[in-house]
Amino acid sequence: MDFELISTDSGSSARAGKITTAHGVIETPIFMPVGTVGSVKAVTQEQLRADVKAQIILGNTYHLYLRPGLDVISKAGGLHKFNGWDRPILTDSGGYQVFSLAANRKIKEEGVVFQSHIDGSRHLFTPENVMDIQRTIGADIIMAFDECPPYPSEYRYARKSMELTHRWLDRCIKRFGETEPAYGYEQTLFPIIQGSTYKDLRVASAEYIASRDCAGNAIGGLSVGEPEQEMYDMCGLVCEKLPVEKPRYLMGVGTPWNILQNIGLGVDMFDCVMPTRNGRNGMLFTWEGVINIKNKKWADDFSPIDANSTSAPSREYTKAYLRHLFVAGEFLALTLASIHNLSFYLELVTEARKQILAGTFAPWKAKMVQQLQVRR
Ligand code: PRF
Repeated sequence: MDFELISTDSGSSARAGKITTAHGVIETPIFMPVGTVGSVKAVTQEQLRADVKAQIILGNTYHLYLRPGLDVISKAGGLHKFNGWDRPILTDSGGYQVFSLAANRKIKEEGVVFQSHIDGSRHLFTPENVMDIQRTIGADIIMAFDECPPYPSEYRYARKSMELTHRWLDRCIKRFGETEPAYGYEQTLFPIIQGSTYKDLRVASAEYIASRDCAGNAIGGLSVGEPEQEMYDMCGLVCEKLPVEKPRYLMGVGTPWNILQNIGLGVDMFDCVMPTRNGRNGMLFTWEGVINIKNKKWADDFSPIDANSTSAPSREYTKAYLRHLFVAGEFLALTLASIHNLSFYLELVTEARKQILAGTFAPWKAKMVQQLQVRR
């Protein structure tokens, strides 16, 4: 994997760059749609390519390992072959899902013992087997096994947890270095900063992660319930400690305005379930603000979902029609809302990149952060 830093904004820490992987190029800043089980919910790969213009999607180790399982993915020749997505893929390590989804999980030095949320079966994730599993899934970028402490966490717990994440990282790096890609193309490991909302822990974690000298770095443990300002403070702090010549990935963030603010702090990569999950509930993001498309006021609004959208469905279908699909419980509602929101998120980061390259990002961001939050 290669990262080229093309430009840094003069009025903020925002950056424009280019990541090159075995499955193609990613222009940063980028938003990565979440395809937990190997599918971005309600959206086909063709729609992701043509309408959303996604450059990279996410998969989850936890889900894919439980179902369909490594046998099937391995026989298919990896996740790209299995799901028909030939552009880059990143997999999260399960170090987050195991805490949010699994039952009876128990954290030990060795790893995490947990029960599947599907059938209750017992499993063990360790830094070593999570590297092996992600080799078999075959994503271009794979994530270290970490513990994401809840918010709020007491200082003592946050420190112990961060230290465990660091020890796990060293085991991940060792195993990753001892193993080969399963399908011939290069894979890259990103470590994850933790440290809850404690400044000294965040600084220590950022310095530790930076010292491991991986090809890219991630920021975990944020957007877990803390106030927005606290997320920005922590993110700004760690970005200053991370090497400039490597991409930075803020995990699980966030709203459109969160993304713009964090781009301004120096983040290059984002993922979040919000555009798809909230979309399936009728919440639409636009340049003019947030819409609840199920609201009665859209019942006879025959204007396009979004006249200026880069995606054809958002220009070709009306608000009244999409509202009708939601009220009638039609599956197409989920597809159209998901495509709309994802293409908006991709358009948001594409426009941010243009503004960075033009040197106009900071004032543009200040205006947009207000506008995007308006409830229409
Ligand atoms: N760790 C991992 N994945 C994550 C997170 C984390 O802390 C978050 C936190 N926002 C989202 N996804 N491995």
